[in-house]
Amino acid sequence: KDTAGLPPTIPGRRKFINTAALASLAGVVACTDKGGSAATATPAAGSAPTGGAHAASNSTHLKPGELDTYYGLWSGGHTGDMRVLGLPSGREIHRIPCFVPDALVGWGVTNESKKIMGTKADGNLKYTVADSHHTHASYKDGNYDGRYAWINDKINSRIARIRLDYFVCDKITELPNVQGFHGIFPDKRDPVDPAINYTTRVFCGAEFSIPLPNTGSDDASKYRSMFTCVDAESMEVRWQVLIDGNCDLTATSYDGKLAATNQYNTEMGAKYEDMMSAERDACLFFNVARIEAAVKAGKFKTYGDSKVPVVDGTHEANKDAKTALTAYVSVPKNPHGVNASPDQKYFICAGKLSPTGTVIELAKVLDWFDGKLEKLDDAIVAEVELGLGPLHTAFDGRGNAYTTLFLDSQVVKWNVEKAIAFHKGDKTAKYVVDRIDVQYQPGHLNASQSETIAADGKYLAVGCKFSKDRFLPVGPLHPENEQLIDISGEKMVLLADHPVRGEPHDFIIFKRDLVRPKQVYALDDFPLAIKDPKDSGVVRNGKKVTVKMTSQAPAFSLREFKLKKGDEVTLILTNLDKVEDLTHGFAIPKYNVNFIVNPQETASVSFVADKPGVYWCYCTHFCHALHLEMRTRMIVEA
Ligand code: CUK
Ligand code: CUA
Ligand code: CA
Repeated sequence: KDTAGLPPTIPGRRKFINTAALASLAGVVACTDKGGSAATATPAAGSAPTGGAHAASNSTHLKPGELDTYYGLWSGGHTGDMRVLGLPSGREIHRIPCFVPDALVGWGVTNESKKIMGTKADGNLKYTVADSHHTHASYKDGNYDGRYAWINDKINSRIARIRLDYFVCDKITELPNVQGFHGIFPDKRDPVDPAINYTTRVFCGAEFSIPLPNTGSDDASKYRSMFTCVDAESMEVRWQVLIDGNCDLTATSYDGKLAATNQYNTEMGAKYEDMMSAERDACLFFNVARIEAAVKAGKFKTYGDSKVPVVDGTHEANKDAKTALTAYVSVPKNPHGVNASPDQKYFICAGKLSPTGTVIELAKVLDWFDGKLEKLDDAIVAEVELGLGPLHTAFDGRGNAYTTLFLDSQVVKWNVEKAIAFHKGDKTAKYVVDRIDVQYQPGHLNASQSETIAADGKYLAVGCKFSKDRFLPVGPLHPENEQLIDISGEKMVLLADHPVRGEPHDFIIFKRDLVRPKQVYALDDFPLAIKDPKDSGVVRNGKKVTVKMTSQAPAFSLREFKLKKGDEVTLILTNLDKVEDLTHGFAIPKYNVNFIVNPQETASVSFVADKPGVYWCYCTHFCHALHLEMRTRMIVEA
């Protein structure tokens, strides 16, 4: 029977869930209010006053039922997922599991998710830990196009792709030949074909150098790092570049011609003392078109089992600018972060161990590759003092940059053109516009639409590594503090503290109309879909048994199903409910099985029926007034 018509109990369930959510939010809202009024009690000059929730851009309080105006895609850190926040409220709306199993959706439990995550020969997951730092989304014409987002796993050098129509991870690729995959950035257009004005590549930097090949000998001269290009559609590795030094963060130019990574270990040291021995490190540029021409011409090597073409990007092989694949621009001591300004002209590296920000003009880097700039370091158009421990930089689209100062525990706002003028010799150019204390020790920051041509200069989120006294104490492990700052005026105004579970690092913030999420799956997208409840049943082929079932509130199509001890079972469940928000769960006690099926979704699990008995399989996702009654019996005969 079709359940397209809502059962009468559904509105009741909705009300129940809304009430529960509000009750749990009440405390958070109260805190936000207090923080907001405390911060705006002494409003800074040039900032809009906190008026009604509707009018003022710097109010974070949304009334019940009001929606946020921005999405934030946050890295999940150690939980290896992508977190979706609504801004300015700071509410966490969703988590998209990627690298690590997730008990809510059954990620790492269903066959479909295990296939994406990767399994060993015995069928178990290859990895169950992750360390995600960086999230970025696909571009078209210099702005986000709502197709994909990507996230890294530093521990096992994996890149995951998220489909932004369903907000699910659909592919994970493990990078060969590297360890410590850290920086990640999609390209913004093709360097050669003007018709390709959207993302087709994702660049990945590897932070650690390893012996190549890494087969057991510890020969220091063979330690190398690589820069990797992954195909945005197929998620296959296209090519790699062998480099001197290491990769940290990654940036791409708006014209598609250049990618870059900041390098803090040009010394190629194995100990931190060695890694900070040189006065200058580098921002390493990659000439994408030349690299791909070299690959096409067969000028590459491969390493070990990997078939990925690796071109030579070392100093030695790239001395001649006119044929060089890479260019090493020098940057003061152990820089961290490289960010592309929304005016499309500059990459900015933050100094970390140097109190400086370095501005590199991209047109001049291209001039060097064309043989028109003699000294590569002449592409540096500013190197100005910002404060202690500069890490990452965001932009407001009005010519200002915002850089986190880890040691000073501040965000500094500075004007890029004035910094360039100052560097040129105009010592009257006051490039620092404002400073604001943050609580405490910021790592990443990002502004709304910051790394797009549509940077709108409204909100700045700051990922504070330490929260100390900003939240109720919860034992030794503190949350991190994602602070929200209004950057619409001349002065920055702190709006709110939001606790997050460790350790997100990086995030992006974009306007809500740039994505158009779908609420219901398409049955045909699932090859195993059971489209008619009449097709339910147990299909036996010797020991191999397939259980086919559908769900429609408040019942599973099979009220019971019989198995024999030792059966190798694959259970397929299709949720035939078409109603938005009508998700069912399926748990099998003692068999360690629990997963959900969203509207019109199909998922499957495989297990050996090794424990005879009767097992109440039940729906784990509140779906109906008869949710508790929504069960089926799995009878395993001895
Ligand atoms: S890194 Cu964490 S604060 Cu991994 Cu982007 Cu700079
Ligand atoms: Cu179906 Cu709860
Ligand atoms: Ca160094």
